Amino acid sequence: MQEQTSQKIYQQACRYFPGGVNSPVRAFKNVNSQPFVVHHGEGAILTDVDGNEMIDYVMSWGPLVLGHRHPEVERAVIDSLSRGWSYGAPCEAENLLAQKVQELFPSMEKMRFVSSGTEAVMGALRLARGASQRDLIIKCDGGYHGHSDGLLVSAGSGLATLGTSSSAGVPKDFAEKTIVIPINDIGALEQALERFKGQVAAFILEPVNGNVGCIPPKEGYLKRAKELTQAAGTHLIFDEVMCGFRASLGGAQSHFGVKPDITVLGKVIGGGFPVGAYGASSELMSSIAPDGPVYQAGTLSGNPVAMNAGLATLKALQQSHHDIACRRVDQLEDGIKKRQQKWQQPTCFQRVGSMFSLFLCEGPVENYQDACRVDQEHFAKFHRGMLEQGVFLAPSPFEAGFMSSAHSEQHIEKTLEALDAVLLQLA
Ligand code: KE4
Repeated sequence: MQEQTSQKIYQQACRYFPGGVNSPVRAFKNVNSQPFVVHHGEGAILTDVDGNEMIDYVMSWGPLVLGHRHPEVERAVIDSLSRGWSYGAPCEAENLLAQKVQELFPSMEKMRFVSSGTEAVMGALRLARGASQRDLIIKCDGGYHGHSDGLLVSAGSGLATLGTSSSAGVPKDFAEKTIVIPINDIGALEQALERFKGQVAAFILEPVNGNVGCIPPKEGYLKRAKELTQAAGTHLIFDEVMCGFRASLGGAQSHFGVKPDITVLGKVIGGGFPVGAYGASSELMSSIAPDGPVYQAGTLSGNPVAMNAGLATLKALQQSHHDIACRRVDQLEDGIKKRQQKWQQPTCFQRVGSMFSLFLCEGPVENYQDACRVDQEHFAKFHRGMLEQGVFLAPSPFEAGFMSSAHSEQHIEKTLEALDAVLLQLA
């Protein structure tokens, strides 16, 4: 990979932004490397400023489920721009996207659009706390729900204990409002609800984990979590920012048949434009201002261009693009399963719908501790090798891969050949 122009532009970026980036993971620190600088994206391919082309499995961290510059999304955006691009007043595009979202997520009888997944999670938590008059939140170790203070918390010592801040700047007593339990451990949830009886406003989880690599829920886990939280008067929040529209068109709640009290969406819902959403029953959402006492607001919430981009994306997904993306993961999975033996090293492939992970460790990977078995240096060499083969994977072992309907069978074949070349060399 030539890196003249990328390097120069990235060095300039380091003068403007911490780590030269506007979101930490993009700095490639987890793979001890420097990022390339993008010139343009087209379909499944990203091209950097030095002309290097790569098959993109990051897809803007999930939103681009149709690939870069899908013509139907581009057309919808350009058409929307011709009527202006921000009003600060209601417009029909908001209704049309809400109608489509509700068709796929019927548990969202009412919703509120915001501009990021983090904002949507903040709204969901404030709703749960406002409606329950309770303060504590339960989250899973390794679950990522955006960067709001109360969720930048890691597990305290011992099971089901009050959290400790995982970021500077988060006051201790904010962190202590959050209890952290292991993923897929229903006993720990039961213990936490018992220990903090009557104090827990919500249990928030990624029903399909994507922020520790792709980790599906254990058989029966979501159903039991629903039963336990319901009995405890605790709201069940599914953070489907990543798995929404990917685990299935209706997200994990449709795929696994378990309905949460509150749903959080992001990424795909905006088709690459800034959109987040949270929603619940009409009754619960009546707590949200201006109908109720729970305040939440946003200048660019429901932005018309973003609404139209999201609507065009969801319509295309419904037509055939979700199935196409899932079929490409099938092809990748089959190809990997056929090759794992000859790679002579532990690898484990896990997927739900159009999101996936190839863990460089023994499987199954059922929680954050399991995912930590991946050797960081080994993964860094793997990531660099794949990039040299023209395949862009997430620059961290704790992220998921995202397929799009723009990935062709040939792209998958090339990816499998790249895996052979890199993993045989690393064996
Ligand atoms: P945003 O605020 O980044 O739009 O969404 C936060 C968020 C909430 N919930 C889940 C399950 C998420 O995965 C995310 C964001 N995901 C990360 C990738 N692990 C975004 C990439 C980044 O931080 O740059």
